[in-house]
Amino acid sequence: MKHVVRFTELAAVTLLGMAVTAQAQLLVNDFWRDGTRTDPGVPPYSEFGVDADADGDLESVWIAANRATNFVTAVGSLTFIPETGTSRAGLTYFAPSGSPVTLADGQALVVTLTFIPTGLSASNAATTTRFAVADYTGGTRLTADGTSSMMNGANVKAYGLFLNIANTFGTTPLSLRERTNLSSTELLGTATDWTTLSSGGGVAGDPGFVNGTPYTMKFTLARNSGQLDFSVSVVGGSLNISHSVTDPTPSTFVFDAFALRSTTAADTPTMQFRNFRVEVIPEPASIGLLGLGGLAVLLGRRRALARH
Ligand SMILES: [Ca+2]
Ligand SMILES: [Ca+2]
Ligand SMILES: [Ca+2]
Repeated sequence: MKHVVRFTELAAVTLLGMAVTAQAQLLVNDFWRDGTRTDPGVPPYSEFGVDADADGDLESVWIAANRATNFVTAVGSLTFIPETGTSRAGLTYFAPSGSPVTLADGQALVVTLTFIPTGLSASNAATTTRFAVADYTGGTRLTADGTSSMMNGANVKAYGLFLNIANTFGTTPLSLRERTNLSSTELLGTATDWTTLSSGGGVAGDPGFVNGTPYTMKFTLARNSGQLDFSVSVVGGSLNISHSVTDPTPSTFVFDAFALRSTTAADTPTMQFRNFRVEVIPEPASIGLLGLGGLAVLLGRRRALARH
């Protein structure tokens, strides 16, 4: 009987492991090995988990909102080059039209951008370096460079990071926001279109970013029943900041795009992207619960078997 118990435990633990693994989906993981930002074309916008051209990267198309010269590719990188005194923006669709990521309860979308900044200002108090994880299913997608400097914001739902980025922070660096003026055509350019959910990660005067250092910026959007847990972390060099908030009234659990915008190069460095990654995982808390649940089932079975 003891052997039966052990076999059952082993089988259950193995199945549990497979279930967790099976739920994690890697959709995009681009290192720009081919030196392009245009694969796999428009449509389908994203390879979405299948390396269709077998170049080693799971790619998504990046579109420059203003000019192609602001998003320059080389083998191994995509560089965002802001301009002084004028805004620059762009985005990528990490899911094909018609098949966005729809979070089930307990699932999290994790969007990770690894970048190297150059040309950082010594300090500024701007939060005009902005990022959004967005839902374009109610809006209109961009299809080519230079077609909409405002990135067709109308009816696009989104969660955003308004980032202060400098050698020394001039204000609280991480401002987590929800896009609430959905009729605005300007996706990221108008601060009043966005409601601040919570800000953190430090205070003015804290040491910030360093030129030439790689940073990993991670956005996690996790569905927790009817709520959305939104967190952002930035880690690299001696910087390790993060902030989280729970939105009890989420505008969406659907996401298909990642966008960024700079108001001026005076406040936004050149950012050389080295990796862009999008995955859907079981929410970290739910992995623990699943593990505990599995353990309880095992212990219950063991006791039941011991009584026989
Ligand atoms: Ca490519
Ligand atoms: Ca390719
Ligand atoms: Ca590929």
